[in-house]
Amino acid sequence: MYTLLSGLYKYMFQRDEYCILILGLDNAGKTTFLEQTKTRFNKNYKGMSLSKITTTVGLNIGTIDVGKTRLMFWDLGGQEELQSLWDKYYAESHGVIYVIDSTDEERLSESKRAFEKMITSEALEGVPILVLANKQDVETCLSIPDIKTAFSDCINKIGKRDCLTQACSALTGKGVNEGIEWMVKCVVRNIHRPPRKKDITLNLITRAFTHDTPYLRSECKLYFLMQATRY
Ligand SMILES: Nc1nc2c(ncn2[C@@H]2O[C@H](COP(=O)(O)OP(=O)(O)O)[C@@H](O)[C@H]2O)c(=O)[nH]1
Ligand SMILES: [Mg+2]
Repeated sequence: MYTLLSGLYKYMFQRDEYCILILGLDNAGKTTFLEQTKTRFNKNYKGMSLSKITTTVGLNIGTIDVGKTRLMFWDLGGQEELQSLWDKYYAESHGVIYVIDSTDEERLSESKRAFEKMITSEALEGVPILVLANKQDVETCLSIPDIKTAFSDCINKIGKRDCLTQACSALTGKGVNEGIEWMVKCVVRNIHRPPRKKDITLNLITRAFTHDTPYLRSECKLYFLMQATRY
């Protein structure tokens, strides 16, 4: 009874929650992007100094709220030996932010290979992908057309999904808001991967109809009543 009521409470007051993976080679700027995003979207967040960020071992997690939507980020390590762990997170994710270091021409083809492997994974089918051409504050960096050309043979592998290439500087924050707002729009409209909160609802309804107990039925009615009065 308590579980059911607390589930109901959560449904009413929790935001729709989506998991977003931040992927890309090591040194691309993933952790800096996550810190910049948290600083911009969480009013009281006092982040670490961006220049003090060091190599990620394991993963960093961060959460932001954008209106009624909650994004939970998983910033995974990008070193070659850690890339094999990426696909363990695919099934749970609603979106991917793929970060490219626009100043590192030498490793661009390595980044393209990792990207290609990622987008061809079945577990990520239909998941929106935001490609961030990061470090655009550096004068000598590669431009968006340069990067698109280098990644051009991935285009036909993108399939039916939302995909955007966005110029960005995780350090200065340029392009960060635009990227996040685009991602929010895409995950919300992607009916194939409902938010986490919907699972609670589904559980609730399933349980209410599979258990023939009077109080479950009345809670279910209460739930629909609450839904009806929400709008
Ligand atoms: N100039 C510049 N440097 C950046 C930017 N983003 C990250 N960096 C630097 O790139 C290095 C690697 O950043 P980090 O966030 O640790 O990369 P990660 O390994 O992908 O998590 C650090 O020295 C950052 O300060 C950016 O937008 N512009
Ligand atoms: Mg990192």
